[in-house]
Amino acid sequence: MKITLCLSALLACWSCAALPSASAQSVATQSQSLILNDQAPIYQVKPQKALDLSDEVTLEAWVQADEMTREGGRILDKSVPGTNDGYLLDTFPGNSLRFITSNGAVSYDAKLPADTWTHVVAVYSASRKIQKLYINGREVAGTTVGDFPPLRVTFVPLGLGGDPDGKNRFQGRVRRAAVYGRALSASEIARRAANPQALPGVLGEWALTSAAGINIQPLAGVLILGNGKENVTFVNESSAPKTLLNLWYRRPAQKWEEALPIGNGRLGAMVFGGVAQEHLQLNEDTFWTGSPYDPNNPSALKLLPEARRLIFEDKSDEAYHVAEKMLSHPIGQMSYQTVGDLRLNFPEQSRVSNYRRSLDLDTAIATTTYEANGVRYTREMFSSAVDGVIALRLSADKPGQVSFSASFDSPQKNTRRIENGDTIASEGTPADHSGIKSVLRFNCRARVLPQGGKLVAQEDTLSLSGADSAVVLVDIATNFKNYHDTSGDPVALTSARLGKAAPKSFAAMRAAHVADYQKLFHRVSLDLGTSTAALLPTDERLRAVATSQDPQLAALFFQFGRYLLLSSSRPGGEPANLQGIWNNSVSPPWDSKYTININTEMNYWPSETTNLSETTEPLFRMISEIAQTGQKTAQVHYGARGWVAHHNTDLWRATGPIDLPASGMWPTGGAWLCTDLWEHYQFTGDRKFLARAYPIMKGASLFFVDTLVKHPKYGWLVTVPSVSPEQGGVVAGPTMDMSILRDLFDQTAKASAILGVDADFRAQILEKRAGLAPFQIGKYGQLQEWLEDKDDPKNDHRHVSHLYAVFPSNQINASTPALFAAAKRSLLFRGDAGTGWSKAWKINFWARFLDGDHAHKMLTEALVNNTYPNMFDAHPPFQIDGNFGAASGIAEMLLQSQNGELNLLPALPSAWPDGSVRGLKARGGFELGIAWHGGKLTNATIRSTWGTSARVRYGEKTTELKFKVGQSRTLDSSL
Ligand code: FUC
Repeated sequence: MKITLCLSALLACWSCAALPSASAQSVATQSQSLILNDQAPIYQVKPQKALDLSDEVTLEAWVQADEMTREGGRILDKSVPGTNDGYLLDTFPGNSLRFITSNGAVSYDAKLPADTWTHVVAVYSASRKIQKLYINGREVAGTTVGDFPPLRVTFVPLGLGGDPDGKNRFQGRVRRAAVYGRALSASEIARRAANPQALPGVLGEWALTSAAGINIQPLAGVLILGNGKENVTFVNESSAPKTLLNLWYRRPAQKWEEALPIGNGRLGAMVFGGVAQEHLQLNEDTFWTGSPYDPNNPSALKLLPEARRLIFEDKSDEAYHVAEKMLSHPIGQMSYQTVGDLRLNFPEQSRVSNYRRSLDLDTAIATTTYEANGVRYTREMFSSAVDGVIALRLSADKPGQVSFSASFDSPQKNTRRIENGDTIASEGTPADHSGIKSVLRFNCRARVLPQGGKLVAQEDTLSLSGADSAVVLVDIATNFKNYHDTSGDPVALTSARLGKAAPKSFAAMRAAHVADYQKLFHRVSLDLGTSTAALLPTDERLRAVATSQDPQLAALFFQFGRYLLLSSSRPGGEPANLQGIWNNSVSPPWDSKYTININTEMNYWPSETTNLSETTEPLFRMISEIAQTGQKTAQVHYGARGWVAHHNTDLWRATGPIDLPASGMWPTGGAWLCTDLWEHYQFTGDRKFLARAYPIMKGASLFFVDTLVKHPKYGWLVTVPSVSPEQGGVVAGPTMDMSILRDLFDQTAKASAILGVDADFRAQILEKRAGLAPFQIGKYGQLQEWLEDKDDPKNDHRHVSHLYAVFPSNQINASTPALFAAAKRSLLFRGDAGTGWSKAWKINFWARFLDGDHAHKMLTEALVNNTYPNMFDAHPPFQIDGNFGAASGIAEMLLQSQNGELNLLPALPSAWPDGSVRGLKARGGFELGIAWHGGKLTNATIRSTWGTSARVRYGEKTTELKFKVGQSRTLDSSL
């Protein structure tokens, strides 16, 4: 069957489609693209099974076609030349777009615009009977009728810019291309067109640059799929590491989501552990696009009364349009960036035995080890918070066996050179972003320190041969000093740190790193029992957990969350962003920034309960900074005092409303973050901290003193315009806002009383608090998400904002039984599905509803459906919040302290009958150890650091205990 569809009717639309203009974007991307023409090398991906797709395939590319005087050429082609076997996307005839498969052809009979970047996508699904073409996120041609047989698979290379014979060459440029083993949905394609966020099911994705900094090197004219499938036979499978707190694997990482993260808060790497190549994808936490900028929109204020009026008149569509004009300029924020990739290429090995790569959470060291030709090779690496550098040691158990060539590449515009014969140095800058100039430069240095052997420098590569061992030290710095100062000297910073570290022995650096890390990590231990599953490699355990009992995997996941927090958030650095500090992209999902309508808050949920209080310092510094920048937003957008932050912020501490009114027009992001300041005080009792935090809380409160409006219909004080995060349009007084403000006013008032200041202001905010819209129970017995009773019991939206009052707050609990029941009903309506972070939130909710089995079900679902092989949380794509949310949820299952009492094992699931935990923290300055057997408490040890009294609860039993400072008391199950 042959289908040819010429949708010339759509032609007219194309010219008005939202193509990027000959704009800044085009100019910026010229250097980050590959020129394709008859003279270009032949770019091919070797034939491999993964690409022999018969049921579903998606081809995607960003291309800029030349004004073609001839018939056109292939963009991506994996078909047998001269036949229709396979799949191919091309511009034939006459610059039109065409997608041919063994099912037939679909074409879009219009000219690809010359000299304009265009996103093109072809989708085939035999099972779903579709064959479609998309341009710039819009479907332009397709068919859904016919037989849709499985594609005839072809073991030929995949050609980029030409066919597998190297002919039919495309004329123009390509900057990114991808192949997926599934059919992307229309909304995924639209999203990719706007912002290429990683999607699941990608088999290969190539960011292509012609000059320096190619992401995937054209090796002898051949593009390697993904990170390079290795031509190695693995024999004698390795056994598990000796200790349980390891993530470990029997094969190198093929994808980024299989690589293992190391980090010291500031400097991160993803370690692939290949045999032919060690690949460290590198990050530094201040390397972002942009420069200090003012996003505030001076026309917002005059539109505010109209937006309010329309909302109060229930004209939500009109209000939405007005709100669109109140957004910031630019409408997005800046983006966290990858620095680049350090690659160590090793001599070819065709057969290796006993291969294992692992990440030991007990030492924060990643290790790769294997044997080849009678030699055992070992690589150990860590990112040291003590020395401020990444250290990697390569060794062999026979002398003279360590050889490699080291090189650095980056998708950023960069320069590279060799310094002193032993250091690869690179400087790079990201592209400008949304019209904001990028001024940050990285300096990345990798110094090779061999023991024996010969080190030779050639252009920008260092080659070491015949060494006994070698240490590679890596450091990165930027000129970022703080959100308004970019006068730093990255070269001086890396010189100083590397200069200090280089003379040290690897053993000494390792010991200092382990000691520093363990001082924090060892504060909490968790034993949930083990099973034979614990001996399997981590990826296999994750695949098996749906059907097997593997309680130790939950303990590993808990400790991995703590590991990630320690590795991505240390005093002096930046807070953990959407990906912690690990990002391999120049355009990461949601810019890998700080989304403060749930994600950033969730990142820090385990910080106090799991005894890592120090990790909050970067967050609190960020809050104090947005309390500065947010003053201008308060003035310009609302004519108000105090400060405000909406649903996102970035390195430059932008606080205005961004993206869309449905998400951005939400003024309570800063207020929510303030509740973390109060929580810190609850756990630490640090009065000096409270004195520093109070002005920030006061400023946040002041903003709402000025902007709360009396609802004309209900008479309650409400935020307006606002949203219930990310759904329901612009409204007044969503339940989440009211709950956050009850906390903010309450906590600010308490802080002012403790500090003995601002009695009048305290009275004022308590009065405002009393006037806020109350919780309401709706017609389904649910807790209403909005002022009106309009919840849809079938709404399974990932945000469960109205239940903020259950967790992380505590306004609704067993002592408010009607609301508690209504909130539970709302959670049941939302269901158990959700993105990674949404499931993680639900673990915490169910723990607060004291339902351990349901909490455990959510945890299992998160592990089964929302966890990558490297245990990173899958939204999807990767977002680290789900890791932190799950660690918090596990802690909440074992201990809760939000009700003025220490509740022991409040939500212990039946899947964890025996176990113990040591070192969890509780509000009021307590540290607890708890042990249980047969699902029942055996004993608990409670240590007080403040010397106060505590009510302790186990089920229905309670007891009051008095403590002296530093005193420990042990209780049995009778309390
Ligand atoms: C919020 C969520 C999305 C995502 C993004 C980073 O906007 O609704 O699911 O997590 O943040």
